[in-house]
Amino acid sequence: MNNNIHWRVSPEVIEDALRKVLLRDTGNSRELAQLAEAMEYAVLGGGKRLRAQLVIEAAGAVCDLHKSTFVLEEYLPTACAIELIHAYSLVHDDLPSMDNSDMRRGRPSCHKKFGEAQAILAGDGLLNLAYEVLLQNAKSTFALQAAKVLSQAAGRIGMVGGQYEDICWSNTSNLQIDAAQLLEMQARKTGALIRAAVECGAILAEATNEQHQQLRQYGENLGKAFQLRDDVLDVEGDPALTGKESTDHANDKLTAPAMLGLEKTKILAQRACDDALANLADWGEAGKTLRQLAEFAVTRNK
Ligand code: GRG
Repeated sequence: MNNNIHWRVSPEVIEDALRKVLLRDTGNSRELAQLAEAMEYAVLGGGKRLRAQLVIEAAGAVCDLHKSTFVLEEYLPTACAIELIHAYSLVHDDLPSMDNSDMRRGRPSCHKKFGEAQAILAGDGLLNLAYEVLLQNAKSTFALQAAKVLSQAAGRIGMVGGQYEDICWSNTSNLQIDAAQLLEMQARKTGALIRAAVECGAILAEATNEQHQQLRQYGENLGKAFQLRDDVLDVEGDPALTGKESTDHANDKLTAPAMLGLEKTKILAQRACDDALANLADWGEAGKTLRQLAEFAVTRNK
C-alpha cells in the first residue's frame, strides 16, 4: 500500500493467510477446481488489504493502550473474512449489470476471465467462505459480536443497500438527491465495511465503550475520506496505478465530483481525514498507524 506506513504485520502475512483460507479440497471435480480458481483469482494477486490491516491495526492500537499482548491469531480470521467479503463485492460490482468494468487490480475482471455466471458464483462462494471462516473461529462472545457487526455492515443496511441505491440512482434524469443523501449512500456502499473493519478490531481486542466509540467514528470518517478520494481518482487517477478504468461517467453515476465538483470533493475528503485524526486525539503513539492510514486515504493514487 505505502511503504512509509508503520505496519504491525507485513502485507505478506495477510496474503499467506488468505491463500490458506482459500485452499479447499475440490476432489475430482474439474468444475469445482475451476470455481476455486475463480475465487482465488478474485482475492489473490492484488489489493491493498486496507480492510484486513484496519482490523489488525485497530486491535493493535487497543492492545497498546491497554498494555496487553497483541496476539495476531486472534484477529487474522476476521481480517481474512473482511477481505473475502470485499473481494466478492468487487467481483459483483464489476459485472455487466453493475459497473460493467473489464479491469480490476490491473488485470481482467473476474467475469472477463471466467465468464459472467462463473463470476457471480465465485462471488457467492467468497461471501459464504467469509462466514465459514468467521464462525469457525468465533470462540468468544467478542468474536460473535464482531461477526454481527460485520454481517450488518455488509448487508442491506450497509454495503449491499448502498450499492442498491447507487444502481438505482445511475442513468436517471430528474433525480432529487442532495449532497447529504449522496454521502449517506457512500457511507453505506463503501464506508460501512471500512468502519466495520475498525470496529471488529476494537471489539476483538476488548476495547472499552469509549475507545470503541472513538474508533467507530474514526472508521466512519476514514470510509468517507476513502470513497471521496475514490471518486476523485475515477476522474483524474491514472489507470496504470488504480488498476481499473474510469466507469462513473460512462455509467452516468451520481458521484461527489459530478454533484459538487472536483475541488469541493477534495476539500470534503480532507475534512473527513481531519475528523478521523481528531477522533484519535487521545490515542497518542498507539494511534500512529491509524493516523497514517487516514492520511493515506486522501493522498493515495491507487
Ligand atoms: C450482491 C449482486 C450483488 C452485488 C453486490 C455490494 C456490492 C455488489 C458492491 C459493493 C460496492 C462497492 C464495490 C463499493 C466500492 C468500494 C471501493 C472504493 C472499492 C475499492 O476498494 P480498494 O481501493 O480496493 O480498497 P483494493 O483492490 O485495493 O482491495
